[in-house]
Amino acid sequence: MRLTDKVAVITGASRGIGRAIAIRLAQDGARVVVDHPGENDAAQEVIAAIRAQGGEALAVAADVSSPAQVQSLFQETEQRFGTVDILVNNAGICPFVEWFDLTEAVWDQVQQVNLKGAFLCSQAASRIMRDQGHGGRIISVSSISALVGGSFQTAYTPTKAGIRSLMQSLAIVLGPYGITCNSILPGTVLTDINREHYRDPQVLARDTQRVPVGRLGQPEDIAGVAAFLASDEAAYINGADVLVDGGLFVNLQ
Ligand code: NAD
Ligand code: RM4
Repeated sequence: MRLTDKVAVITGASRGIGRAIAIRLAQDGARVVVDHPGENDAAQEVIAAIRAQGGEALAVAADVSSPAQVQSLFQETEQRFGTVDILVNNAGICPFVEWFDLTEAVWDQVQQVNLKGAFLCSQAASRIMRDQGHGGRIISVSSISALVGGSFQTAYTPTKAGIRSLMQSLAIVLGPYGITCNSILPGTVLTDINREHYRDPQVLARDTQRVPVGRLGQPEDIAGVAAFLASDEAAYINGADVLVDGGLFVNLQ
């Protein structure tokens, strides 16, 4: 119960990695806000899972790329729980598109959700954390894609590099307030974001074989790391990356 009395906002928490992080932080004692972009049924399922294990949670529909909706997300959080101690920037999209077919509209949408969303939420949360005066944690789900390219992810990988860079700059700005800012860089985790891509068994087998531990990641592999970074034990980790990829990145030779 290392997060008792903490209030955590997790963006894009209705499914996948965000869902697992919300459930895990609640298990560790945090009161959790499950942000989602209008996926009420999925969000309510996460709330029910948290309540079933004795936790406290609130679902809020807010598109992270909308300044007005992000403002309401943090207003509702403050109204219900009084403060924000932990923000997890997790919401993200990754349309797999051929470079020569990539449209400006898709490019813009990916930047808006992934990178602008992290900006808007980090600024709103850090204002509250600064004013409350007892520090905080901002954890962003970047990616191994911040470090390496992806031929069908040309709109996406720059956003993941951008999120990592945002955390590095904010670590400097917010460190003096006791607010630490770090990135988690997952490798490949099978979720809705890449389910269609991995319908091809050959692609799935190839990418699984490239991971030294012999399997793709699971949302819970990422959730445990988020819980650690959110805890007091991680107080001196600031501006860092935690690569959680089963060894995929170092497997070049
Ligand atoms: P997912 O598709 O299962 O979940 C994404 C979540 O984000 C969903 O709950 C979705 O509703 C939400 N979301 C999408 N647009 C939103 C918006 N505008 N506002 C608020 N919420 C929004 O995918 P996932 O794999 O769980 O992805 C979560 C994060 O992890 C993403 O940032 C992704 O880039 C990152 N990531 C995933 C992998 C992977 O292999 N799955 C690897 C590295 C990083
Ligand atoms: C991640 C990484 C994964 C991919 C997802 C969609 O950042 O690139 O390999 O499956 O995005």
